Amino acid sequence: MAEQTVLVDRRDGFHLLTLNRPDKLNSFNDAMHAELMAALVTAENDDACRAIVLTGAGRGFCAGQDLGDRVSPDASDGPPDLSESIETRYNPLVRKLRSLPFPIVCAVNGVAAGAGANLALGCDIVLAGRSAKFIQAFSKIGLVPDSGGTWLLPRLVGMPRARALALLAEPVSAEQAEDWGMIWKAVDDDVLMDTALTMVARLAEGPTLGYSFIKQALDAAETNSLDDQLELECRLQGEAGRSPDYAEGVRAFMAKRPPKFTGRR
Ligand code: T3D
Repeated sequence: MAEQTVLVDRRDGFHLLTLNRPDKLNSFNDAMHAELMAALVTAENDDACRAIVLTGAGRGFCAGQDLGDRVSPDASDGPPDLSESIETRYNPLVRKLRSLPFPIVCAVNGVAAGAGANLALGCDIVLAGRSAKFIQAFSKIGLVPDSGGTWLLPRLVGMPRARALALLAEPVSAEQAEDWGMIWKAVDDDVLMDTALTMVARLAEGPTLGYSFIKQALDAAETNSLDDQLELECRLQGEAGRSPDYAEGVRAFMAKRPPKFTGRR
């Protein structure tokens, strides 16, 4: 039987997803694309799932596209259609990650290169082990940063750094990534998973609907005018204010006890 390329561990309140092609530094083949998308859809449709943590098996997080699948044994095949690959696999994955109605934490356990780097950076909170590095490896093989890289990088680190990272394809260490504001935190390798699991367990007990509004508002802020954003905040706050979690949050505050959020609408 074929090896599972994405391991799914359903925990209390969240799913732990592990990219599982360690011999290839968890680079993407078609099976891993399909299994990761299926795992995200399953998590989204599971009422008991209120957060995800995404990581990689072995010493790497993800080395982007499996380049072995781009070498055709038959020269007469012509070049691969990369637009088709991006349109049918990478772009839907990025859109799914960004539109999840709950938080996704990425625990970058090792090298994140090419699309692997940009998928990690597209998650809501990015933690990285100190030995991890981020590489916009694309230009080394004549390609363009994809999976949202050209959109994300300038927003995360500013245009001068984005340009140099994309053109030079030099690795950025986890600590440098934290200093630049590219990720949330670099932590020691041996505490990475515990830190990520503690964080995601906390998020899974949070006000899930409110979190989804926060994600929506921050994403919209990338293109909205201040006026548009004020209107959006006004609408979302109205909806949040009608949620059971808001009522519970206020009750708990007044009673000086921790809130017990359900995440329900
Ligand atoms: O094609 C499309 O659909 C378009 C979309 C493209 C999206 C993309 O992601 S394009 C960018 C593709 N990725 C890369 O160019 C990165 C290639 N990998 C590397 O540059 C290096 O492996 C790393 C810098 C990531 C790590 O270097 P290092 O020295 O730590 O490890 P290594 O020895 O290079 O790799 C370990 C093994 O993983 C090795 O296999 P082996 O020799 O032990 O059998 C290596 O071949 C394999 N591996 C690493 N990355 C890939 C890979 N195999 C296939 N595809 C890979 N991307």
